[in-house]
Amino acid sequence: MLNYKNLSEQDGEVMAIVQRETVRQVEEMELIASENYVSKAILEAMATVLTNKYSEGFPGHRYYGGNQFVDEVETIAVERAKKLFSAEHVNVQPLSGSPANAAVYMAFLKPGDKVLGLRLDHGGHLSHGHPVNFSGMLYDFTQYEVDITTGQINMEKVREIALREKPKMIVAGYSAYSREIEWQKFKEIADEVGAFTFADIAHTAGLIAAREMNNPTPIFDVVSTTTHKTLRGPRGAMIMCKEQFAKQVDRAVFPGMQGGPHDHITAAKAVCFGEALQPGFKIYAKQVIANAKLMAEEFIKLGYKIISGGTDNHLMVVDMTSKGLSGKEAEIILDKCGISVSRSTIPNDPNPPMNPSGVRFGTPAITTRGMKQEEIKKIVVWINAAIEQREEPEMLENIKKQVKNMCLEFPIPSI
Ligand code: DSN
Repeated sequence: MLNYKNLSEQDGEVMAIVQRETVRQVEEMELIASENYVSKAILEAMATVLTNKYSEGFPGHRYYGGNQFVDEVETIAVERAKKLFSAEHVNVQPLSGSPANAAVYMAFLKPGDKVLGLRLDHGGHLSHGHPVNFSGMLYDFTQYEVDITTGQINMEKVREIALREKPKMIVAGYSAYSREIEWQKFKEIADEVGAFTFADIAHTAGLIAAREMNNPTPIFDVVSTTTHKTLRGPRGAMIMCKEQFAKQVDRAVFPGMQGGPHDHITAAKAVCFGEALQPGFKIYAKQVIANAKLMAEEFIKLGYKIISGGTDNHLMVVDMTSKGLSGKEAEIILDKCGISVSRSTIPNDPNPPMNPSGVRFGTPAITTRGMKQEEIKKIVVWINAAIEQREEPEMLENIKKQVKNMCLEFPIPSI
């Protein structure tokens, strides 16, 4: 862990909170599909003096002086990202996922243009056209759905909607969808109707970088991703596109959406991409998927309903109503056991988003700790015991102890 001597001495109040969060992370189990643990090197890169710099513009073309070293670090980040995803052009400046997606829409669309995106409660993201989000307010989204019986995207249905709506853009890539995506089919449909193709791979970027899942970057016009989920980097995002769209994407990020990039985060992104280019990252990604597949199988054996019947990636959405409780209730019960999960809607959820029917489980963080098949089996047994014996505080306390013991056996690499 970093040496927080100065923070401790100057601001004990903030330091105490950081300490409590550190203990929570060390002793508790992270099954939130979008979370992970960065390496010590990434943590250190984020805490560098690069945070002191303003560097609006791009390497070689800045609106501030003194950017020779920031130029170097941004160029390294871009070159590594290109290699990692076989991308023609990369912009590493987006501050996070939603700003990256806003920049993509700004680069390719005019307000009011027609777009297709997956419904939020079917696994999509807020920024894929939900009415309460800027995307749904500024653009004319039509939402496609997963097939309610298979829980999977039916490409014939997507084609039907695309032929009917004639969108200017089709968005694929999701937040709570556990199956491989048919990128090539999306591209064919988009070509048929003259639409741009936009992949949001925030969730699966690490698995794609490791080539454990199919890579849309060589196929699609534009791809966005956050850098802090399966990619295991700092909190942030990036956009990749074909060379022909490079200028319009860069202009949409700056000056369109953002001012100065966060150069300390750019440095951490460069370190993250460097790590993901190492052979060890492929082993990690393989294990993330193997762990998730086993977790889904173990849940199914115990009578849980998994949306789409399993997983090809790092996550699964479990319909908790199959066990007589809501996703929120399950989240609260598991919290009592030191297990963090996020409640999730299920397709056509009869319950509201604040109290939906499902829970989304993910394996990126526990795999970073080194947990494998043996641990996954125990974890599912604990989760099931907690759900089934939720009225027994002693049982929940007992599970919490076992969770803590396992977590201490598998330390977080950066702490
Ligand atoms: N909030 C992220 C997630 O949990 O999937 C998506 O932005």
